[in-house]
Order: sequence, then structure tokens, then C-alpha cells
Amino acid sequence: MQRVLSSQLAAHVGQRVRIAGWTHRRRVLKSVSFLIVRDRAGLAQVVVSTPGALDGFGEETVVGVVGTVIANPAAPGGVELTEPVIELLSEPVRELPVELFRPELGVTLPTLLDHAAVTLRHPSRQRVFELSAAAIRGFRRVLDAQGYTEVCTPKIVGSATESGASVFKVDYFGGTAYLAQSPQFYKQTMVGVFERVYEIGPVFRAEPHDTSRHLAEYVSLDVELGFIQDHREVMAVLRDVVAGMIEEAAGLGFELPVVPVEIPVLHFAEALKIAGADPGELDLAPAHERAIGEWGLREHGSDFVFVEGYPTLKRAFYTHPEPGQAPYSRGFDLLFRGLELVSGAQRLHKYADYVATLAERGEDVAPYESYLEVFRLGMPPHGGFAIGLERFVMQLIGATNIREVTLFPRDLHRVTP
Ligand code: AMO
Repeated sequence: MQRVLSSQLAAHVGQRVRIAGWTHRRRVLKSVSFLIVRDRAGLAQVVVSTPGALDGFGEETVVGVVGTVIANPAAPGGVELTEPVIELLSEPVRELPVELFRPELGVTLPTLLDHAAVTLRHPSRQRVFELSAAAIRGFRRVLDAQGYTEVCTPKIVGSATESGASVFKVDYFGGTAYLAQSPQFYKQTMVGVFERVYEIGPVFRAEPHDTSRHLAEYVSLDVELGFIQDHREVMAVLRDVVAGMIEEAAGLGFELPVVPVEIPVLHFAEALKIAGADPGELDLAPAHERAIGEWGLREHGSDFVFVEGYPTLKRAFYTHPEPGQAPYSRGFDLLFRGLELVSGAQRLHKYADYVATLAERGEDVAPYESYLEVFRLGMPPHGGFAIGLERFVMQLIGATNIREVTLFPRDLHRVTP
């Protein structure tokens, strides 16, 4: 008999059907017992009248149940299965590290993560990752519609790309390679082929910070596009992409913010003033970002604020300076509820500018030769950005720690499960 999902039972009243899933809860009463089966679509109630029939079916045991569907307004979904024949599909489960049938898991973060493969089964945990999946779908949908090509670039690479962020070294057949901190160089290079590209993939940062917003491995949603006038064009694409990601999450039961058609934009110098920071600061500290987030909400009713014109020297070497406005660049960040969600910029596109900027920073050109080749061979003005997926979900649901929205987080202290 073909399997029916819990959410489809209402369409089968009066019929015999087969469901399958995990024993979410077993309630043994005197005259009748209930087996609540959880599948990917939700919960189904099975009524058992034979005494002892549920012996051995501890919570999380995998079962198949053939039964007759009858209406019962008190049951989940308004229906239940009666006259069941229950089949044990997997070994009975003995001791669980957590009680998954409770509406709230109510465990500490270390317990949640130590037993991630099991705690993720809890409906409240599943929803978070359905939200991640929806965000990825929205990202793809908007860019596919605008003529972008999805690319998959290598994650084992020959050089670091993000000065400032640390890099993992790997032994590569006896030589040294690195885990990619970003698809930055490759996505720029691919503008020379496809004009507009995006990539969804893991990136690796040997983060020495033990914070609630940093991971050693996260999912980067990268975009790069050619033939732009300036970074403002890139910011407009980003606005549409974020709106699409949020739109796709509608219907999942989360309260979602509105992305204004015009996201407020602050110049870096103005942002320092609003945040009450020292005018000589070269970057925004987390407290400054929070103050700017509050400003956006107060002055514009917006959860999103763009900051543009970050000082060139504080941004990666490929960032385009703002002509005639030293020390400022065409680099920007998008803050979401007071946290940096996205970094982006117009890039340099002339070989000579790369050589000059690397020299200014006291860096050798040699390690970058294979990346820089393309800039001698005709590259249009271009720019792009990268959204941190986990940061996006974290801010969207108001999680206090990025690890809560990561399936299997990697950080200073954790590489398993
Ligand atoms: P950046 O290094 O600012 O820029 O990263 C882009 C976005 O990625 C997220 N992020 C992180 N998320 C979790 N853990 C971390 N350790 C972490 N580090 C960064 C943030 C951040 O805004 N190549 C550029 C992007 C570009 O210019 O296109 C880059 O990687 O949300």
C-alpha cells in the first residue's frame, strides 16, 4: 500500500491507508491508547484498543501504520487512524537524550548541538531550516529571472582572499592550500565569461572570535555582475534579492519584515556621527551597528540600512575607491536589525590599479598572479556582494546565537557532530 502523509489523511476519510514516520508520543491509557506518528508533514493520531499493542514502541521508534481514517475534530488535522496494524520499521528506541514530544525543547545550546541529528527532529527546529531553504530558493529565483548564471567554484584554493579574516591551511598533496574564505576571486573572474553570476556554497573562516555571530564555516550567497556604473547598482540588486528571500519565506509562520523599496543609505562618515563614534574610526564596531539599526527603525521605519563609503584601507584590496573622495571607497554593507548581513562593493577592474593598491598595502603581487591575469585581458566595471545565510536567518527569527540556525555548527570548540 502506498504511503500517505499525515497532512493528506483528511482526504481519505473512510479508507484504509498506510502512514509511516516516528513515534512522536505514546499515550497508554486504561481502555485505549494513542500513538502519535510524526512524518515530514506533521502529526497523525492512531487509536489503539488492543491492550499491550504499543509495548516496545518507545518515542522515536520508526513505524508504518495501516489503518482506517475517521474524522475526529479533537485529533491533529481533524482525523485519526483506527483499527491499526502497526509495523516496526526500525529497532525500538531506548533512551533519548531529549524529550521531543514537548512543545518547547527546553534544552541548553550545548545539548541542542551535541545531539543535533536528533534535536533537529523537533518541529520547532525543522521550521528554522525550512526558512533557510526558502531563503535560498528566493535568492535563486530573483537572480535566475535577471539572467544570472549559477556557478560552483573550488573550495580548495591557492591563496587567501579576505585580508583580515583568517584562513584554514590544508596539506595539499604535500604542498599548502587553503579552504576558500569566499568565492571572491572566482566570481569576479566569471564576470568575464557570463557577465552575471551567483554562487551558493560553504566558505571557511578560521575565526579566532568566540562570538554569537561568527562561525568557522557558513553558507555564503554570492553575487557578481558586470557593466555597472557604480556600487549603487549593486545595492539595488541586493535590495531585490533580499526582498525575494523574505517573500519566499511567507507561509512558514514567521513574522517577516518589509523590505522598503528604497532602503535608507548612510555614508560611512554620517554613520559614525549617528553611532556617536570617534570621527577618526575606520570601521563600525558591533555597538555602532546596533545604534545605526535603531536609527533606521526610528527615522525610516526600516529594519535595513545601507552604509556606503567605508574607508578603502579597511576593505579588501579589490575594493574600488570613490574617485576624488579619499579615503572613502565604493564598498558598502547592508545592516539588518543592527547587524552586518552583507558586504559588497564595486571592484577594481584595471590591472594597473590592482598592482598599485597591492604595493600601497605592502603586499606582493606574485600570490595573486593567476587571479590578476584576467584584469589584463579585458574586464568590465563590476561589483557584487555576499550575504551570510545564517546571519540572515538569525536576524529574521530573532535568534540570539548563530549556532541555533546552523544545522551542524563549526566553531573554535566544535567540529562534531
Ligand atoms: P565578508 O567577509 O564581509 O565579505 O562576508 C560577507 C558576509 O558573510 C557573513 N559572515 C559570516 N557569517 C558567519 N560567520 C562568519 N565568520 C562570517 N564572516 C562573514 C556576514 C558578512 O556580511 N568577499 C566579500 C563579499 C563581497 O564583497 O562580495 C566577503 O566575503 O553576513
